[in-house]
Amino acid sequence: MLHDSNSKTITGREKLAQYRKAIQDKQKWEGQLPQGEGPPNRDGNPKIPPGQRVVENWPVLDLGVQPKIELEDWSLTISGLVKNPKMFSWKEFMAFSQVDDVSDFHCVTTWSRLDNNWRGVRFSDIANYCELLPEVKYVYIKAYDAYSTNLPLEEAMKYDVLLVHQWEGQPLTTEHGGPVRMIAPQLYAWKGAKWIGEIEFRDHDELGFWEQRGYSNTAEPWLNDRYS
Ligand SMILES: Nc1nc2c(c(=O)[nH]1)N[C@H]1C(S)=C(S)[C@@H](COP(=O)(O)O)O[C@H]1N2
Ligand SMILES: [Mo]
Repeated sequence: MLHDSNSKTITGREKLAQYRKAIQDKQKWEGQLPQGEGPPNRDGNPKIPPGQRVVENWPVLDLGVQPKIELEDWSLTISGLVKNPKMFSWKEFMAFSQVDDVSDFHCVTTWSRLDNNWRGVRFSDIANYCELLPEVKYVYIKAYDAYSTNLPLEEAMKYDVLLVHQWEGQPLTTEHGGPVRMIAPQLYAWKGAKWIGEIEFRDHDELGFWEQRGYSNTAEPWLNDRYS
């Protein structure tokens, strides 16, 4: 017969439940289980990550510069460990298959904007077009405002990572990173560069702008993984 700390008789089944809870708490502590509130999102994580509050507006965050890039001056460079390096013009970029998707946007400064309607090109379609070499493990992104950020290849290739040029049926505004910005909905929003200009595929990791300044390199909202 098993006894708990108060010497109350407990059944084997209760003991099992206790063990299970202890293991779950431990995994939570180690950051292994998703946290948050609300119904599951489409990836099975709670809709609202821990420590986030939902906003109806869309705040603007930048480094004090909002580069205005005309479409005829815009280009997207793909460099690094690829068979087929490329500099896409606007027209070439728009020739990729266009994807409509709805996803949530979680900023590390604790606001979340839910159910954004995006239109853009899948990151993975561009990567596959350029034919990554097998040693690629990381992605380093450079933007027109000298911002940079970095992601593991595995995160960047997820189905919902897009290079978007429309939000709610309208061209993405300059303040939100138009003509084209990246979004990686399963990570905090700083991993998505506004005014994206270059994607470099690498075999090694390099910290981007905020990652060098104390933001987490992994940036997982459901693990409350904000700072390093
Ligand atoms: N080029 C560039 N991209 C950027 C930033 C930036 O300053 N410059 N800020 C990042 C941060 S910290 C956040 S929270 C989001 C904000 O996007 P928003 O201004 O459209 O809300 O963009 C990210 N991408
Ligand atoms: Mo941010």
